[in-house]
Amino acid sequence: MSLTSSPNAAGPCRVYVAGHLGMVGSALVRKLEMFREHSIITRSRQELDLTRQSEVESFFADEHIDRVYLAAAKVGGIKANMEMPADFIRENLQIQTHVIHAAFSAGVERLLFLGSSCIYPRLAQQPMLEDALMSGPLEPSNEAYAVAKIAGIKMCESYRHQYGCDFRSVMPTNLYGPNDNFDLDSGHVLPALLRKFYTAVATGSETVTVWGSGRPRREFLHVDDMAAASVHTMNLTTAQYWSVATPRCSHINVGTGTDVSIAQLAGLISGISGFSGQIQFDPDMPDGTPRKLLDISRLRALGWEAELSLEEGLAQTYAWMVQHEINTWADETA
Ligand code: GFB
Repeated sequence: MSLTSSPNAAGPCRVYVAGHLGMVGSALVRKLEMFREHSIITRSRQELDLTRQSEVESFFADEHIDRVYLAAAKVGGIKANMEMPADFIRENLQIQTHVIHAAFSAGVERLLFLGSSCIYPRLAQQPMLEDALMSGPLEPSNEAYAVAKIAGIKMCESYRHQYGCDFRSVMPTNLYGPNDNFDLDSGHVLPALLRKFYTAVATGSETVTVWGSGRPRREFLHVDDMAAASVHTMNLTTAQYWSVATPRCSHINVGTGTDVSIAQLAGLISGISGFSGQIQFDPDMPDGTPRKLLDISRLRALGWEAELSLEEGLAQTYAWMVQHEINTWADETA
């Protein structure tokens, strides 16, 4: 799909990827580099602290940005969310509030806010439609993070309603892929299990411990598919995007349409790693939401579907981890 022309009439479309060093932001940059007509703008946290409003305002005032992918966020797995709710709600509210308002003030043409499927009620009907938002209580383990993400969606809708901004939102399911966080405490289940099974094989361990009951179900989307879906959504015309989104329910789910139990995920990763020992479940660790499967008909109607199967994505990410990550865990596998 081609881009509409840049308001910066003389030059290429100036696209700011906020959070370009993270898993999602780096995938977005890889994807956007395929478009010659883009000029991609990035800043590290040292260069631009998005939690500081004045720095963000100066940056937008100086850079003449046309489009923003707002992929900067504080993210983490179930344990990190339960232990640091204050950090999750504060940092995310600050980052998104500063970027969205500065984008409006600087006249940015389009913005895409990236959220999370944890915005939906804990017991939402499955698969979850966009309009399930705020129809029931949230999952307590990530309520603070979810409230921040809901605020981001509502900010985009409010700036559209009051000022006519073309600020859009996509809600991905659980993501994984290159540049994921493989830390066992703060990361999500998929990278944690890739690391646990790798380490078990490398050290000859007989068991791998999986948190919780193994019964919760999750939908996993490769981050390259997420990047493709984000670019697709950004490149829809204003009429196309707002034909499915309404001013009061404007976000679009991004997923694969299928889910697996955590026990099934562990089985798949066990197979990839060549592990032949026993998988144990730790009932003292939390399960979180029983099921998170997105209804993806809105995005499908707009012409996008995921390409990578979970099996392919897991094998690719396992290989990436072996190539890029394991040297930092030398003590575990020695
Ligand atoms: O990926 P995860 O941490 O987050 O955990 P959520 C998913 C499920 O995997 C839970 C189980 O039932 C965990 O108990 N699990 C099993 C493990 N073994 C492990 C392990 O070694 N590490 C981890 N981390 N989990 C997060 C939210 O929820 O999802 C965030 O907390 C965000 O806010 C993110 O929305 C997408 O899927 O439960």
